[in-house]
Amino acid sequence: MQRDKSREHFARACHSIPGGVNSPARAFGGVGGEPLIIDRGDGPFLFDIDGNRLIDFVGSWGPHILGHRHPAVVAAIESALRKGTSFGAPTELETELAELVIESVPSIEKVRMVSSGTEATMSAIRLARGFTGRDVIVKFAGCYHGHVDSLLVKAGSAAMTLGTPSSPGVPAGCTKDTLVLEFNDSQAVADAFAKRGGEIAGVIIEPVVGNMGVVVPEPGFLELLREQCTRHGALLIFDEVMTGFRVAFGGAQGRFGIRPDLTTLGKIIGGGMPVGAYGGRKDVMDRMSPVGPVYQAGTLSGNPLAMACGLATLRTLKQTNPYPRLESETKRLCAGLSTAATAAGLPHTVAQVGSMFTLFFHAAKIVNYTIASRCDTKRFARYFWGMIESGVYLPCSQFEANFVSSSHAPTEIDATISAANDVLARVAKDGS
Ligand code: KE4
Repeated sequence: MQRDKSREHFARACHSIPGGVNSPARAFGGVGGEPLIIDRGDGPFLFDIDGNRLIDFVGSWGPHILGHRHPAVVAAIESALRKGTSFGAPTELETELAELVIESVPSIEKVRMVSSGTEATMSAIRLARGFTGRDVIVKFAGCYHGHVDSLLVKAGSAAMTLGTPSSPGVPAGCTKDTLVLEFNDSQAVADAFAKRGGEIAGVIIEPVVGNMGVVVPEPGFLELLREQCTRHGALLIFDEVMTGFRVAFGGAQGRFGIRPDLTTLGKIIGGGMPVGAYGGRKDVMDRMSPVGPVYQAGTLSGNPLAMACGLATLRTLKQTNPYPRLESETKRLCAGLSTAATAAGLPHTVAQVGSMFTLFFHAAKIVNYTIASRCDTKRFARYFWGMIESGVYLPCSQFEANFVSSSHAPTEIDATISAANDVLARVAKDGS
């Protein structure tokens, strides 16, 4: 595969942008080598500046459930653009998207638009603390909720240890009230509430984790969180930035039938434009300024172009209901990948919910961060580059979710399985 133009441009980008990227996740740090510089997307494909066409399973890290440049989405943005780009004043589009989110996500009675998932989770945590008058937030190792200071925290040595910052620049004071537990550890949750239930403002969780790779909640785990939060007056916050409108039109909460008190959204609700949102119980949301005292603001929150893009995306999902086919084609792809890995004699597991999945290079089922961290990341890196050379673009980390879109035809799924058969056989032969 010819990659000269990407290499040349990436070297140039590194002179003006830290690491040549505007988000570290794109830097290929987990797989080595240099990122491809992308020129355009179309349906299930990305085209890089060297003219290579790749089948895309990143989908901009989740937003493109309809594939790139869906006609209805492009038309909606073009139409909104003819009126201008931003007004810093309310528009009809913001209300229409809010109403569609409220109609679609069971627990959301009111919702506020922001410009990223990070803003959404940061605001939801502030709101939980403001509503309860408490400070402690519980999160789970391996769950990522954006670069919020109080959530950039690594688990203490024991599950009950309060967090210490996982990034320079985050003062200890920002994380001293963050309790980090192991995902799927019901006993740790019960112990934490038994010991500190009166101090816990909220529990934030990815109801299906995407940021360890895909990790699913064990039966009863989410129900326990709901019961403990209700009993102790803490707020349950589902971070559905990734799972919202992904694993079902109503998100993971719709799929699992659990009602959190607050939900954060992003990615798909912007359709590829910068949108995040947080919403939930009316009595909680009405504590937000200007109705209540908890402050949050944003110059481009509810930006009309972004609202038009998100509205067209959600309306198309509602009208076409691609979810049954997304589920069956993703299951078919996962079965093909697993068959290929088995034929190559490679220890692996596959996790899949809806149209998000991960092939883990580890024999045991991944149920938490401790086990996820034992994956063979060197083997993953060789798989990643073998698939790139075969024209398949995967997330550049073992610890990410892959995404199938409604634009992936059976041809693309078949081609990906075929490529995986060859690549995984070579990965096994290369040893390590
Ligand atoms: P953003 O601030 O990146 O829009 O959203 C943060 C966020 C919050 N919650 C969940 C569950 C998320 O997955 C994310 C962001 N996801 C990563 C990829 N796993 C975005 C990629 C990147 O950081 O460039």
